[in-house]
Order: sequence, then C-alpha cells, then structure tokens
Amino acid sequence: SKKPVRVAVTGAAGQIGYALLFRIASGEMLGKDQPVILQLLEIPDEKAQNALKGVIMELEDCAFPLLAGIEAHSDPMTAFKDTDYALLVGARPRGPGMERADLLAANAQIFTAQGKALNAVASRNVRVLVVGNPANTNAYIAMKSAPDLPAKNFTAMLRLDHNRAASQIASKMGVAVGDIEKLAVWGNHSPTMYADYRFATVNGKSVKDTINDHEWNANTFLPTVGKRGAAIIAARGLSSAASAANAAIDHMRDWALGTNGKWVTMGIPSNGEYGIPKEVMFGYPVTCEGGEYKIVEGLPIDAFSQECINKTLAELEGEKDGVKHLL
Ligand code: NAX
Repeated sequence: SKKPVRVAVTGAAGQIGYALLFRIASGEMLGKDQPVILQLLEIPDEKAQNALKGVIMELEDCAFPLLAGIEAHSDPMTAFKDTDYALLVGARPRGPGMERADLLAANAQIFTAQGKALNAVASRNVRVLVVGNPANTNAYIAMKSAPDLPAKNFTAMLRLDHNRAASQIASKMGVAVGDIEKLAVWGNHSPTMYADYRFATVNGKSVKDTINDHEWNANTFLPTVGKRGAAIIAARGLSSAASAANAAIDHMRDWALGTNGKWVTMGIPSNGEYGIPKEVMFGYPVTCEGGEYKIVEGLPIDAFSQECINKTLAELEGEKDGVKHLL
C-alpha cells in the first residue's frame, strides 16, 4: 500500500473546514488508495482550538481506513512541517466598519507568515491552494513570501466560479452538467471574474452557438455567476461552505491526479500568457497531467472578452498595489 502523504488545512474548525476534512480523509481528494495525515491549523484562541478538538473527535469516529494520522496545531511552523499539500482556508473576514485596505492588510499579515512557514518547513514540492479571501491576492502574498519554493506551486481557488458557471449553463440548456467541456473562468475570484463559454461544448456541440444570446451572457449569466456568493449569503444567512469545500476537492484532485484532457479553471501565477503581467495570480483554463497543470494556450480573445479580462485584471492589480508596501 502507498506511503501516507501530509495534508495541511488551515481554518480547520471553520465552516468550509467542516465540509472539507471528512472528504479528504475518505480519499475523495487524493484517491481511494492514498493514505493521508491531516495537519490542522487554527488560531491559538481557546474557542477555536476547542472547536478543532471537536472536529478531530468526529474525524476519529468516522474510522476512515485512509486516515493515517491527525494533528492539531496553532502555529504554521509546526502545522506545515513536511506537508505535501496545503489548503489555506482560514482568513480574516471583513468585520463591521472594516475598510478594504484594512482587510487586505490583515490578510497580508496572515499569508506572509504562512508563506514564510511553508518556505521554511514544507515539502520542497508542496502544492498550495488558497481558498481564504481575497484568494488570488492571498495566494500571491504566500508565493512572494516563499522564495525557495516553486512559484508555480501556489494557486488560488477559481473552481467554485467554474462549477457555478457550468451549472448555470447546464440549466439554461437543459443538459447534464457533466457533459459540459471546455469552459474557462478568467481572472479574480470576485464578481469581476469572466466566465467564458465561447469554447464550451456539450457532447461536442457548441454552447455559444446553441445559446446564441449576447444579452443573456452579459446581463444574466455573468452577473448570476459573479454574485452567486452574495445570493447564497442572502438565502442561507451564511456564506457558501459545502460548495466551496467541493471546489477545493475538485481543484486538488485534478491537480494531483490529472484531468484526462478536460479543461478546468485554476488561479495560477501568470508567465505572461494572454498578456497578463508576470506573477499576477490569475484564473486560467488549464489541463492537468502527472501532477502539473498546463495553461490552454492560443485561444482567440474577442473585444468583449478582452474588456472583461481587462476589468478583472485591473481589480487584481489594485489589490496587489494595496499590499505591495507590506511584502
Ligand atoms: P469561517 O469563519 O467559518 O472559518 C474560518 C476559520 O479560519 C475560523 O475557524 C478561524 O478561526 C480560522 N482562521 C482565521 N485566521 C486563521 C489563521 N491565521 N490561521 C489559521 N486559521 C485561521 O469561514 P469559512 O466559511 O470556512 O470561509 C473561509 C474562507 O474562505 C473565507 O475567507 C471566505 O471568504 C473564503 N471563501 C472563498 C471562496 C473561494 O471560492 N475562493 C468561496 C467560499 C468562501 O467564501
């Protein structure tokens, strides 16, 4: 049987953590033959550490055959020791009266410290997914704080936007969501993301030609996907958790185990592809194979798409500017 791999999860006692850990431990992320050791991080606060203990008791009570160990931590320097995968879920939420700059600064502090800790103690090939918002900028900060690790191993979660877009298209067309291929989401995990179905197909048939409705795209589809998080908060009184955890599982599973040629969306550091400045943590269509992702290149960008990409890029560069004095 396989040697266990180490999976660190931050914010482990939060809502997303509660929907995520049990699935990692049951083998849904890294495969039903891959034992895992969970290295869970929460803030030192007594309430958070107690809640983490409760989650660990429940993990134990699942008696998952693949769960080879569970550790509770309050310091990233121990939580990230030798870790092969790191899911950075915990972040500072926007509190009442908090300005955007304060939010960026509070998170910059967290992700600088966590990036440094990964740099110091994680496996040299650790694969990092940032879920905590602002996810792209937090991933950028962690990457910049870990100069000894491969920059390409730092990623941000755009997969929830991708899955939301796929689901909207499936319902518009009355088709099975699993039959949709070649969807792309460009840019920031925020309402400015650009979900792009120009290349998408259902059973080989063009989605764009079938829907053929620019008004629906610009005025219904994009706002629905972009504001889906807010719609869920309005309905549930809490932010997306199970669907976010599911997207994190999808992102890591596809990265580790491959997509068989299928396109998925990942937030990754640009190397200049599609005119995005180097190092910007940007949502791109990718395929994965052998533990590596590869950007789908050579797609034509029309005027409307370029306008959307420029807008989400401008927002990301604004966030980057907002933290540059902190790095
Ligand atoms: P919760 O508030 O339920 O849980 C967050 C947990 O993180 C808390 O238990 C807190 O104590 C812990 N935490 C805070 N700072 C920490 C630190 N420095 N180290 C370790 N743990 C820390 O939030 P939850 O609903 O789980 O959401 C977590 C994050 O995901 C938020 O930032 C949220 O905005 C973000 N999201 C990102 C999404 C995406 O698509 N990228 C979608 C869903 C979600 O909104």
